[in-house]
Amino acid sequence: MTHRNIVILTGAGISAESGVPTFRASDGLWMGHRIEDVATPEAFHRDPATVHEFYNARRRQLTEVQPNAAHRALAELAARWPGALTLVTQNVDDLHARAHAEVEPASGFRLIPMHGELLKAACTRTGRISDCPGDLTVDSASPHHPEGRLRPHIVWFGEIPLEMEVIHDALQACDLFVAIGTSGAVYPAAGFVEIARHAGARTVELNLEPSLISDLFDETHFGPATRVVPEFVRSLSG
Ligand code: BV8
Repeated sequence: MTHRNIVILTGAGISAESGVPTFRASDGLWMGHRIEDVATPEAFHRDPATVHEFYNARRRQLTEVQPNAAHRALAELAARWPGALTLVTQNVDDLHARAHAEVEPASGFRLIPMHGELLKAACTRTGRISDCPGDLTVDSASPHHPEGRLRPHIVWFGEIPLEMEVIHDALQACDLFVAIGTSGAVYPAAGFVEIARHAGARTVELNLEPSLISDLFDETHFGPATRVVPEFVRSLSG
């Protein structure tokens, strides 16, 4: 079957081999924190300094990690894919962006960081976004409003993910949906495969092990992303 319009959804598993920790480590903690203590608006209201420090540590870690063969395989696909290729990532690291910066994407390519980006900040009064290469503190003043402060440009639990309409339209129009390195634990991303199925797309899961939603896919290929993603990309060109 030849494909035309592809939607790819990535999760923490695609960055794992770059050294970026996934969310669901065995101890249930995320870098020593409970998710509800660092990734909700309530947590930020209750203890902004702790939330800032949690994201400052993850932002600093970006300087120590590199895109891996899976990120680069998707960048090579994006450079030559003739149809629409929408890469929706749940990750807030910049590894996809860096991989695609190395290889000019074709005109049909879009990268959508649906849960925000570590290297951006949002004004607490206007919501406007600015680059954020360094640490944030409770005193970080917003460039967009005299009384505004800066918060991480991250979609926390209970907040609405970004570009949902664009994502929904791409899912309705796709004939191939590929989920890579995601546990299927978080909605609405975990529900994307069903939208694609209803639109008639072939659905493929690439993961190290079965996820919570593996049964919803037409096919699943198990293995580390740095092996199974380049293999799958090659199968597309075949
Ligand atoms: C929303 C940014 C409404 C943060 C993230 C009660 C109250 C409020 C909301 C809810 C509620 N109950 C349920 C909800 C909905 C909630 C939700 O789903 N909760 C879950 C816990 C039940 N969702 C939300 O709140 C979302 N918003 O619902 O708004 C709405 C929605 C639509 C329209 C209108 C209104 C917002 C969710 C976003 C939260 N923010 N990230 C930050 O990063 O700091 S979520 C975070 O966890 C990630 O971004 C990711 O999305 C998610 C899941 O993580 P994964 O990426 O899947 O990673 P995980 O560790 O889980 O799994 C790793 C996978 O990789 C595994 O499968 C593993 O096998 C695999 N792997 C590991 N190594 C490798 C590998 N694969 C290949 N190779 C390897 N080497």
